[in-house]
Amino acid sequence: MKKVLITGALGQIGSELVLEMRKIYGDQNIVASSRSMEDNPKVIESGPFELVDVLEPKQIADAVSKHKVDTIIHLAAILSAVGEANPALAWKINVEGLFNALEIAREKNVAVFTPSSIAAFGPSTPKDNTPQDTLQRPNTMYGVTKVSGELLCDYYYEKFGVDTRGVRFPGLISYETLPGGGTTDYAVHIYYEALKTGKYTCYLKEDTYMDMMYMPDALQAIIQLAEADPSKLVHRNAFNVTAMSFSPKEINEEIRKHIPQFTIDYQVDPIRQKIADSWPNSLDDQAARTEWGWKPKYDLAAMTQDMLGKLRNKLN
Ligand code: AKB
Repeated sequence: MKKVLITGALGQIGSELVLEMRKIYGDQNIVASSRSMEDNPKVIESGPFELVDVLEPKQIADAVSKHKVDTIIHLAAILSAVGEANPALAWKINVEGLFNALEIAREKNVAVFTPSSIAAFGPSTPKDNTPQDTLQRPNTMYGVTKVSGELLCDYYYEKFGVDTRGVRFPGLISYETLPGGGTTDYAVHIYYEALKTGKYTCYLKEDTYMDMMYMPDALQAIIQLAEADPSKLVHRNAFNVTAMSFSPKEINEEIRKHIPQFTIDYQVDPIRQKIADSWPNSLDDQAARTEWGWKPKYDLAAMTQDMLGKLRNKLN
Protein backbone atom coordinates (compact mmCIF):
# COMPACT_ATOMS: atom_id res chain seq x y z
CA MET A 1 0.00 0.00 0.00
CA LYS A 2 1.43 3.34 -1.02
CA LYS A 3 -1.58 5.61 -1.46
CA VAL A 4 -4.81 4.72 0.28
CA LEU A 5 -8.33 6.14 0.03
CA ILE A 6 -10.45 5.49 3.12
CA THR A 7 -14.22 5.86 2.72
CA GLY A 8 -16.38 6.45 5.79
CA ALA A 9 -13.27 7.96 7.36
CA LEU A 10 -15.09 9.89 10.07
CA GLY A 11 -16.81 6.81 11.52
CA GLN A 12 -15.82 4.68 14.49
CA ILE A 13 -13.08 2.70 12.68
CA GLY A 14 -12.10 5.32 10.11
CA SER A 15 -11.40 8.16 12.51
CA GLU A 16 -8.73 6.04 14.23
CA LEU A 17 -7.49 4.12 11.18
CA VAL A 18 -6.70 7.34 9.28
CA LEU A 19 -4.49 8.64 12.09
CA GLU A 20 -2.76 5.31 12.67
CA MET A 21 -2.04 4.84 8.96
CA ARG A 22 -0.82 8.43 8.56
CA LYS A 23 1.75 7.66 11.27
CA ILE A 24 2.94 4.57 9.38
CA TYR A 25 2.63 5.58 5.71
CA GLY A 26 2.95 9.38 5.93
CA ASP A 27 0.20 12.01 6.21
CA GLN A 28 -0.02 12.72 2.48
CA ASN A 29 -0.45 9.04 1.56
CA ILE A 30 -3.68 8.43 3.44
CA VAL A 31 -6.66 10.18 1.86
CA ALA A 32 -9.61 10.38 4.23
CA SER A 33 -13.07 10.72 2.72
CA SER A 34 -16.61 11.05 3.93
CA ARG A 35 -20.04 11.94 2.61
CA SER A 36 -20.20 15.06 4.74
CA MET A 37 -17.84 17.36 6.53
CA GLU A 38 -18.15 16.60 10.22
CA ASP A 39 -16.40 18.26 13.10
CA ASN A 40 -13.25 16.13 13.24
CA PRO A 41 -10.22 18.38 12.80
CA LYS A 42 -7.80 15.58 13.76
CA VAL A 43 -8.73 13.64 10.61
CA ILE A 44 -9.70 16.49 8.28
CA GLU A 45 -6.68 18.70 8.92
CA SER A 46 -3.85 16.18 9.35
CA GLY A 47 -3.76 15.07 5.69
CA PRO A 48 -5.77 15.00 2.44
CA PHE A 49 -9.55 14.92 2.80
CA GLU A 50 -12.19 14.51 0.05
CA LEU A 51 -15.96 14.65 0.11
CA VAL A 52 -16.98 11.26 -1.33
CA ASP A 53 -20.50 9.84 -1.30
CA VAL A 54 -20.08 6.11 -2.01
CA LEU A 55 -23.39 6.16 -3.89
CA GLU A 56 -21.75 8.47 -6.46
CA PRO A 57 -19.22 6.36 -8.41
CA LYS A 58 -17.74 9.45 -10.08
CA GLN A 59 -16.78 10.91 -6.71
CA ILE A 60 -14.92 7.70 -5.80
CA ALA A 61 -13.25 7.60 -9.23
CA ASP A 62 -12.19 11.27 -9.06
CA ALA A 63 -10.60 10.81 -5.61
CA VAL A 64 -8.76 7.67 -6.78
CA SER A 65 -7.41 9.44 -9.91
CA LYS A 66 -6.58 12.74 -8.21
CA HIS A 67 -4.47 11.08 -5.50
CA LYS A 68 -3.16 8.15 -7.60
CA VAL A 69 -4.61 5.73 -5.07
CA ASP A 70 -3.56 2.04 -5.15
CA THR A 71 -5.82 0.76 -2.33
CA ILE A 72 -9.36 1.62 -1.23
CA ILE A 73 -10.25 0.81 2.37
CA HIS A 74 -13.99 0.89 2.14
CA LEU A 75 -15.58 1.52 5.54
CA ALA A 76 -18.74 3.48 4.68
CA ALA A 77 -21.60 1.34 6.02
CA ILE A 78 -24.83 1.25 8.03
CA LEU A 79 -24.73 -0.92 11.20
CA SER A 80 -27.17 -3.60 12.34
CA ALA A 81 -29.72 -1.79 14.52
CA VAL A 82 -30.04 1.14 12.10
CA GLY A 83 -30.21 -1.40 9.26
CA GLU A 84 -33.20 -3.14 10.86
CA ALA A 85 -34.94 0.23 11.26
CA ASN A 86 -34.17 1.19 7.65
CA PRO A 87 -33.44 -1.92 5.56
CA ALA A 88 -33.62 -0.12 2.20
CA LEU A 89 -30.97 2.37 3.27
CA ALA A 90 -28.76 -0.44 4.60
CA TRP A 91 -28.97 -2.29 1.27
CA LYS A 92 -28.20 0.89 -0.68
CA ILE A 93 -25.18 2.04 1.34
CA ASN A 94 -23.75 -1.38 2.17
CA VAL A 95 -24.26 -3.18 -1.14
CA GLU A 96 -24.49 -0.45 -3.80
CA GLY A 97 -21.73 1.54 -2.08
CA LEU A 98 -19.41 -1.48 -2.05
CA PHE A 99 -20.35 -2.38 -5.63
CA ASN A 100 -19.37 1.15 -6.72
CA ALA A 101 -16.02 0.88 -4.92
CA LEU A 102 -15.35 -2.52 -6.55
CA GLU A 103 -16.23 -1.25 -10.01
CA ILE A 104 -13.85 1.71 -9.68
CA ALA A 105 -11.20 -0.69 -8.34
CA ARG A 106 -11.64 -2.92 -11.39
CA GLU A 107 -11.45 0.00 -13.82
CA LYS A 108 -8.45 1.63 -12.15
CA ASN A 109 -6.65 -1.50 -11.01
CA VAL A 110 -6.62 -0.79 -7.28
CA ALA A 111 -6.97 -3.15 -4.29
CA VAL A 112 -9.99 -3.10 -1.97
CA PHE A 113 -10.16 -3.91 1.74
CA THR A 114 -13.62 -3.93 3.30
CA PRO A 115 -14.88 -5.34 6.61
CA SER A 116 -17.58 -7.96 6.93
CA SER A 117 -19.04 -8.78 10.35
CA ILE A 118 -20.14 -11.51 12.74
CA ALA A 119 -23.55 -10.44 11.41
CA ALA A 120 -22.81 -12.48 8.27
CA PHE A 121 -23.85 -15.50 10.37
CA GLY A 122 -27.41 -16.37 11.36
CA PRO A 123 -29.53 -18.52 13.66
CA SER A 124 -28.66 -21.75 11.83
CA THR A 125 -24.88 -21.16 12.09
CA PRO A 126 -23.07 -23.21 14.80
CA LYS A 127 -23.00 -20.80 17.76
CA ASP A 128 -19.83 -21.72 19.63
CA ASN A 129 -16.39 -21.61 18.08
CA THR A 130 -18.14 -20.73 14.80
CA PRO A 131 -16.00 -22.15 11.97
CA GLN A 132 -14.46 -20.05 9.22
CA ASP A 133 -16.46 -21.86 6.53
CA THR A 134 -19.98 -22.67 7.66
CA LEU A 135 -23.70 -21.98 7.13
CA GLN A 136 -24.46 -18.29 6.51
CA ARG A 137 -28.19 -17.55 6.49
CA PRO A 138 -28.45 -14.25 8.44
CA ASN A 139 -31.93 -12.93 9.24
CA THR A 140 -31.06 -9.23 9.51
CA MET A 141 -30.74 -6.83 6.57
CA TYR A 142 -27.28 -5.86 7.82
CA GLY A 143 -26.27 -9.53 7.76
CA VAL A 144 -27.74 -9.98 4.28
CA THR A 145 -25.67 -7.02 3.05
CA LYS A 146 -22.53 -8.40 4.71
CA VAL A 147 -22.87 -11.86 3.09
CA SER A 148 -23.59 -10.12 -0.23
CA GLY A 149 -20.45 -8.03 0.27
CA GLU A 150 -18.30 -11.10 0.99
CA LEU A 151 -19.61 -12.76 -2.18
CA LEU A 152 -19.17 -9.61 -4.28
CA CYS A 153 -15.55 -9.30 -3.15
CA ASP A 154 -14.89 -12.97 -3.94
CA TYR A 155 -16.47 -12.45 -7.35
CA TYR A 156 -14.36 -9.40 -8.20
CA TYR A 157 -11.22 -11.27 -7.20
CA GLU A 158 -12.05 -14.44 -9.13
CA LYS A 159 -13.59 -12.82 -12.21
CA PHE A 160 -11.52 -9.66 -12.61
CA GLY A 161 -8.45 -10.25 -10.44
CA VAL A 162 -9.20 -7.29 -8.14
CA ASP A 163 -7.08 -7.75 -4.98
CA THR A 164 -9.96 -7.86 -2.48
CA ARG A 165 -9.46 -8.65 1.22
CA GLY A 166 -11.52 -8.44 4.41
CA VAL A 167 -12.26 -9.65 7.91
CA ARG A 168 -15.45 -10.45 9.80
CA PHE A 169 -15.23 -7.97 12.65
CA PRO A 170 -16.91 -8.60 15.97
CA GLY A 171 -18.16 -5.68 18.11
CA LEU A 172 -15.47 -2.99 18.22
CA ILE A 173 -14.78 -1.08 21.40
CA SER A 174 -13.09 2.32 21.27
CA TYR A 175 -12.95 5.66 23.08
CA GLU A 176 -12.37 8.13 20.19
CA THR A 177 -15.57 7.97 18.11
CA LEU A 178 -18.84 6.32 19.13
CA PRO A 179 -20.24 3.47 17.00
CA GLY A 180 -23.25 4.45 14.92
CA GLY A 181 -26.20 2.20 15.74
CA GLY A 182 -24.99 -1.38 16.12
CA THR A 183 -26.07 -4.22 18.40
CA THR A 184 -22.70 -4.49 20.15
CA ASP A 185 -22.66 -0.75 21.05
CA TYR A 186 -23.57 -1.47 24.69
CA ALA A 187 -19.99 -2.61 25.23
CA VAL A 188 -18.81 0.92 24.39
CA HIS A 189 -21.58 2.88 26.13
CA ILE A 190 -21.14 0.93 29.37
CA TYR A 191 -17.63 2.39 29.85
CA TYR A 192 -18.84 5.96 29.25
CA GLU A 193 -21.71 5.54 31.72
CA ALA A 194 -19.51 3.81 34.31
CA LEU A 195 -17.37 6.95 34.42
CA LYS A 196 -20.07 9.56 33.88
CA THR A 197 -22.97 8.32 36.05
CA GLY A 198 -21.81 5.10 37.74
CA LYS A 199 -24.76 3.14 36.35
CA TYR A 200 -25.86 1.64 33.05
CA THR A 201 -29.13 0.24 31.72
CA CYS A 202 -28.32 -2.52 29.26
CA TYR A 203 -30.59 -3.31 26.30
CA LEU A 204 -29.42 -6.96 26.13
CA LYS A 205 -29.95 -9.82 28.60
CA GLU A 206 -27.08 -10.36 31.03
CA ASP A 207 -26.08 -13.73 29.54
CA THR A 208 -25.88 -12.65 25.86
CA TYR A 209 -22.45 -13.63 24.55
CA MET A 210 -20.88 -11.97 21.50
CA ASP A 211 -17.35 -11.61 20.16
CA MET A 212 -15.63 -8.28 20.74
CA MET A 213 -12.32 -6.55 19.99
CA TYR A 214 -10.52 -3.43 21.20
CA MET A 215 -9.87 -0.86 18.44
CA PRO A 216 -6.03 -1.07 18.47
CA ASP A 217 -6.33 -4.76 17.57
CA ALA A 218 -8.90 -4.00 14.86
CA LEU A 219 -6.58 -1.42 13.25
CA GLN A 220 -3.76 -3.94 13.41
CA ALA A 221 -5.96 -6.56 11.70
CA ILE A 222 -6.77 -4.23 8.80
CA ILE A 223 -3.16 -3.16 8.22
CA GLN A 224 -1.74 -6.65 8.66
CA LEU A 225 -4.18 -8.31 6.26
CA ALA A 226 -3.88 -5.51 3.70
CA GLU A 227 -0.09 -6.02 3.77
CA ALA A 228 -0.17 -9.84 3.86
CA ASP A 229 1.57 -11.95 1.25
CA PRO A 230 -1.24 -12.75 -1.25
CA SER A 231 0.19 -16.20 -2.01
CA LYS A 232 -0.63 -17.22 1.60
CA LEU A 233 -4.28 -16.10 1.51
CA VAL A 234 -6.87 -18.79 0.95
CA HIS A 235 -9.94 -16.97 2.29
CA ARG A 236 -9.16 -13.36 1.30
CA ASN A 237 -12.51 -11.67 1.97
CA ALA A 238 -14.04 -12.88 5.11
CA PHE A 239 -11.59 -13.97 7.77
CA ASN A 240 -13.12 -14.64 11.17
CA VAL A 241 -11.21 -12.50 13.67
CA THR A 242 -11.89 -12.17 17.37
CA ALA A 243 -10.14 -11.09 20.54
CA MET A 244 -12.63 -12.02 23.27
CA SER A 245 -16.19 -13.15 23.88
CA PHE A 246 -18.15 -11.86 26.88
CA SER A 247 -21.65 -11.13 28.16
CA PRO A 248 -23.01 -7.91 29.74
CA LYS A 249 -22.70 -9.64 33.14
CA GLU A 250 -19.00 -10.32 32.59
CA ILE A 251 -18.08 -6.82 31.36
CA ASN A 252 -19.98 -5.41 34.34
CA GLU A 253 -17.91 -7.60 36.71
CA GLU A 254 -14.69 -6.46 35.02
CA ILE A 255 -15.62 -2.76 35.29
CA ARG A 256 -16.53 -3.24 38.98
CA LYS A 257 -12.95 -4.31 39.67
CA HIS A 258 -12.01 -0.68 38.88
CA ILE A 259 -15.23 1.09 39.91
CA PRO A 260 -16.78 -1.00 42.74
CA GLN A 261 -19.85 1.26 43.09
CA PHE A 262 -20.81 0.77 39.41
CA THR A 263 -24.27 -0.81 38.92
CA ILE A 264 -26.01 -2.29 35.90
CA ASP A 265 -29.68 -3.04 35.28
CA TYR A 266 -31.45 -4.51 32.28
CA GLN A 267 -34.24 -3.23 30.06
CA VAL A 268 -34.22 -5.58 27.10
CA ASP A 269 -34.83 -4.15 23.63
CA PRO A 270 -36.48 -7.06 21.73
CA ILE A 271 -35.12 -5.93 18.34
CA ARG A 272 -31.47 -5.78 19.37
CA GLN A 273 -31.83 -8.91 21.56
CA LYS A 274 -33.14 -10.83 18.55
CA ILE A 275 -30.22 -9.63 16.43
CA ALA A 276 -27.69 -10.58 19.12
CA ASP A 277 -29.31 -14.00 19.60
CA SER A 278 -28.91 -14.70 15.88
CA TRP A 279 -25.12 -14.09 16.00
CA PRO A 280 -22.38 -16.45 17.20
CA ASN A 281 -21.31 -16.63 20.86
CA SER A 282 -17.68 -17.03 19.84
CA LEU A 283 -15.71 -17.37 16.59
CA ASP A 284 -12.92 -19.71 15.52
CA ASP A 285 -10.29 -17.43 13.95
CA GLN A 286 -7.64 -20.06 13.23
CA ALA A 287 -7.62 -19.35 9.47
CA ALA A 288 -6.60 -15.70 10.08
CA ARG A 289 -3.93 -16.83 12.56
CA THR A 290 -2.50 -19.35 10.10
CA GLU A 291 -2.80 -17.45 6.81
CA TRP A 292 -1.57 -13.99 7.89
CA GLY A 293 -0.46 -14.22 11.51
CA TRP A 294 -3.47 -12.65 13.29
CA LYS A 295 -2.87 -12.36 17.05
CA PRO A 296 -4.83 -9.87 19.18
CA LYS A 297 -3.17 -8.14 22.13
CA TYR A 298 -6.14 -7.16 24.31
CA ASP A 299 -8.41 -9.43 26.35
CA LEU A 300 -11.31 -8.13 28.47
CA ALA A 301 -9.12 -7.27 31.48
CA ALA A 302 -6.43 -5.43 29.46
CA MET A 303 -9.02 -3.59 27.37
CA THR A 304 -11.03 -2.49 30.43
CA GLN A 305 -7.95 -1.10 32.14
CA ASP A 306 -6.86 0.82 29.04
CA MET A 307 -10.36 1.98 28.06
CA LEU A 308 -11.17 3.38 31.51
CA GLY A 309 -7.82 5.18 31.68
CA LYS A 310 -8.17 6.74 28.22
CA LEU A 311 -11.82 7.66 28.69
CA ARG A 312 -11.13 9.22 32.08
CA ASN A 313 -8.62 11.58 30.41
CA LYS A 314 -11.02 12.32 27.58
CA LEU A 315 -14.01 13.07 29.81
CA ASN A 316 -12.08 15.26 32.24
C1 AKB B 1 -23.05 -4.07 14.91
O1 AKB B 1 -23.33 -4.33 16.10
O2 AKB B 1 -23.91 -3.83 14.05
C2 AKB B 1 -21.60 -4.06 14.51
C3 AKB B 1 -21.16 -5.39 13.99
C4 AKB B 1 -20.97 -6.52 14.91
O3 AKB B 1 -20.97 -5.54 12.82
N1 AKB B 1 -20.79 -3.66 15.61
